[in-house]
Amino acid sequence: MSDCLFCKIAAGQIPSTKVYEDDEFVAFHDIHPKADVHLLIIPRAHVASLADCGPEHEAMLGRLLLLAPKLAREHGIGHGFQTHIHTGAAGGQLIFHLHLHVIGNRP
Ligand code: D5M
Repeated sequence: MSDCLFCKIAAGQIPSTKVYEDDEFVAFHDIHPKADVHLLIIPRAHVASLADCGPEHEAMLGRLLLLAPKLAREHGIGHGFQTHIHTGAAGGQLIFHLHLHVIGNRP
């Protein structure tokens, strides 16, 4: 989607502090961290929110979730972290490109 901030981050058109990328996902530091570690994991393909996902997104969502503990471990919060997905304006979503927050404090 041409006017989507996270699509532009995924494409490298807007700078971000990337910590992971593969063919399907990009992860980077949240610009307004709520803890020592606050990462966002996004699919490269534009999906506006969890409410816009269907059966065709099942495998992607599984892989997205499994990236959270991997990146948490790599950032020293593998012992405990929060994962958040805000869905819809009423759910606190600000950026309408699906993203998983991974949040935790280092010991
Ligand atoms: O919140 C969206 C999250 O995205 C919020 O925690 C700030 C973060 N954000 C916004 N712009 C950027 C850029 N440019 N880089 C990194 N992080 C960013 P949500 O309520 O989940 O939609």
